[in-house]
Amino acid sequence: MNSSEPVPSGKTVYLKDYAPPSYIIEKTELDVDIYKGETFVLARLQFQCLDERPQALTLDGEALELLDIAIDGKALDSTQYRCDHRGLTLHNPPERFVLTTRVRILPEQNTSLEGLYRSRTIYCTQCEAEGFRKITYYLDRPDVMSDFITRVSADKNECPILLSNGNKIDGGDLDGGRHFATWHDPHKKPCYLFALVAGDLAKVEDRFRTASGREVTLQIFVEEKDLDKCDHAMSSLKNAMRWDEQVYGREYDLDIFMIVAVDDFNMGAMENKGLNIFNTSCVLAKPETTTDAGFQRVEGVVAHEYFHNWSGNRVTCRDWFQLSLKEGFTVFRDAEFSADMGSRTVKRVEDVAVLRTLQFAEDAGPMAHPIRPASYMEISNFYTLTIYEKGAEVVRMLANLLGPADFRKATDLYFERHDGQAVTTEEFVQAMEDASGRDLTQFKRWYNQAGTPRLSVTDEYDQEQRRYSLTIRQSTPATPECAEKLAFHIPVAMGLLGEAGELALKLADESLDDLPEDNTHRVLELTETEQTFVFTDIPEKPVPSLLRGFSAPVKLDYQYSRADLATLALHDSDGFNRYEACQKLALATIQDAMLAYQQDTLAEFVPDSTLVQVYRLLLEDNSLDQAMLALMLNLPSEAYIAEEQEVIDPVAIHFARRQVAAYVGSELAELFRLRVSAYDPTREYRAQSDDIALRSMKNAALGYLMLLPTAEDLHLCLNQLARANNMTDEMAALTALVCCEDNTAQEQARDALTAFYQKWQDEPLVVNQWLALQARNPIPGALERVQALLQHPAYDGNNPNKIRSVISVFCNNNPLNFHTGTADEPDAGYRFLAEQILQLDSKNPQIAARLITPLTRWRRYTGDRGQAMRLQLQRLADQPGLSPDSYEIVSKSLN
Ligand code: B3K
Ligand code: ZN
Repeated sequence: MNSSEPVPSGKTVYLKDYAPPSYIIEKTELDVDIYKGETFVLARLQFQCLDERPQALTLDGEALELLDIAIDGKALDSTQYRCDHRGLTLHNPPERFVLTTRVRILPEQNTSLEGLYRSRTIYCTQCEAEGFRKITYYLDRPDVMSDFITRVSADKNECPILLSNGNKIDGGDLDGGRHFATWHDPHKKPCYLFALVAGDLAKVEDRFRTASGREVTLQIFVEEKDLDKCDHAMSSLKNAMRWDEQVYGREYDLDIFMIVAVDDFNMGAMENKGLNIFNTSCVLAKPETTTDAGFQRVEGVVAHEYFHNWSGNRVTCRDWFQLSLKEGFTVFRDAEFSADMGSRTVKRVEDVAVLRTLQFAEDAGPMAHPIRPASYMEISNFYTLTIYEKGAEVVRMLANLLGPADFRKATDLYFERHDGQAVTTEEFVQAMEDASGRDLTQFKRWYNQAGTPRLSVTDEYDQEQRRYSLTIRQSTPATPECAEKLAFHIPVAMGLLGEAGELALKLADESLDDLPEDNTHRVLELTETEQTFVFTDIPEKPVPSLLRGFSAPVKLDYQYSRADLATLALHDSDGFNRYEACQKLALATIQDAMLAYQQDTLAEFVPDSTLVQVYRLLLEDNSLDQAMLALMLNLPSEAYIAEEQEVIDPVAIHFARRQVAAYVGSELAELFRLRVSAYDPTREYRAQSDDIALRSMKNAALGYLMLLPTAEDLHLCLNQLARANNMTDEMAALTALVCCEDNTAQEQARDALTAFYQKWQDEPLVVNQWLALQARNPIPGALERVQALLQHPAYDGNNPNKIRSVISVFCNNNPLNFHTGTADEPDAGYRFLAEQILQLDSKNPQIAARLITPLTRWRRYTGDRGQAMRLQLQRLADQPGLSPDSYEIVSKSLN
């Protein structure tokens, strides 16, 4: 009865086919007995038919070996059920019954990292979305919620720690050196939130007193060697618990909250009820090994998973089409938390940068889908930037349209109305409507239309009438699911800048009595394809500050002059738009350089001076937050520049951007040098926003200096590398050195890379950073270097973090080398990627499918490149037995 044959490719699931389950599972009792090489799972499931009894009941099950099966204690004979590689069908089940099954599974051989598997010495689970079916036969769908009792047993020496969801209710020794623990989760839950951990783990423990006075035990389980890296996650957890009480009125609901860190994990972390499982990269942090970005990521992910306890666990999804119900909302919640913990504008700028490079590209590509998709082949492919980041933007727009008081009323209503239920995005929006009285009918189009709307804005100033009008047109390009888009409801936050500052605003149809207190700011609500907004009593022709705070996930076109952009960069009261003006100015400058590159005149190209003038004034303004300053001085990434081009020329982008960067670096060298030399690399490290800000600006300055370094600059860099007491500064110096084209620097870089590895070889998370730096280093020859890294003892082709650090980073973050290959074979980068995908596809299809992304963009590249990329996609498509995960992405990309 072995049932592990591959699943056939290409079956599409549609939202319109959703039907409620015919049975529920009231109670789930599991005995999981772990032995070396094999595990036995005994499941006792209490089924209850919901309405009309169907002829047959099919349970999901994959890679299970069925050993025993009984209904109400009576063994079934082979005419009463059927078992195949997709599941188990019971013919004629009774209305109410207990099904007992016993299966054998092989966690040690489970390389998909889904279901029960072994990561180094730890047995752990990952069930979302459809991994529970690899543990036992079940109704593996989120609208079946059950009471779980889990008894785990294992060898006491190998696995002294045995964990599952909820509270521990029993435990003790067994014969043969084994022991057991029994856990009961008092909250009904879908099986995707099930978790189990067994291994030799050390723990850090703390306590939290909830607002209503209950004591909660907090535990973080890690390998003994990592005990010194848990403090930051623990304090982030406590901050998140307090924040959710204060901002959303949500308390934790069990006596214990556990986090377990494992090395082999397909994503960042998982919100299993009471027992979160984390990728070590998202929980471990200490100054010597973790960069500031790493500290912030730990804080954000710990909070994200914790917040799921309400937005996801207490109120869960009816089906997987509703994924953004929990993910979009929870990303919005964690972003607001991080904004409150650090700098709000910095957090916003960072998130928007991700959204409009990566999510916009997704929305313009073959995998584009609405935040509530209408169909999918493999749900694992839909844990996307669209579901997460665009989903969060949609919740952000709702929060802004409702205002803080009504939004809080709405979330209270949502949590109270649907506590313990599995619901849809419709119900989320309904709560928003009911609490605020607003009609959100048109707004709901954000849930079922994909694509990034483009706003074209024109304006007119009538000096005589003192009237200023803004005309905004919206259009959304066709996406695979829909060619003709209906108009979106788009909030456009804005203000107007005059010579002396922000102008008072009055729209023609506003009465003087209802002008808001802050009269320099408005949110225009665009609901038509084209709308004109007229402002009266405007004394001069203003510069419009549009889409403040990035108030909607759209692209915005307005013909700003460089002088307008300089005005906004220096004087806008909206921090985000100051940053945005810098980006636009830099983009225009880089686009000039790209033109020069294409005309073969890049060497003589001198950039327009506005950019450097603005940067200089910003650097001299001591009132600016240093982290904001660093972001404003950061040229748009190559990915963002690419996203702004109709046809992408990665070579022109790289060299043009580099030329502008080198120009900025040399023009402002004195100011940059001052920043770097004034910094004491031995000052005490704190992972707090003002310190992070200082480091980010100083390291941005070092990066600029090291583009064309003087001997003094090189010395500053080496000094920082040698004396840094934290990974942020150490990695920044190493990066600047390694990516520097100067010959002396290159020699130093080789030694520095070797020394760095020797120093950190026992810290896998630092080694990952070391690998990633080499993979993204743009200096020619990267593909050969990457191929050598795959042979390095530090590389492990089964570990997702290592795969990401080398292969993903090379293919996504080193566009110059990925797209130019080697001297003899310009398509070598594409072939390399296809080979890596093929090697990985049968082992870990989820990770393999994710690697395909850069190839899916083939239509955006010029003739030869695009065709060479397409060829590799075709090669994947022709591979017999390709996983459903990869098949979906490849087939949709070729269509
Ligand atoms: N909910 C999980 C993601 C699960 C991905 C499964 N392929 C982590 C998170 O978003 O919090
Ligand atoms: Zn999540």
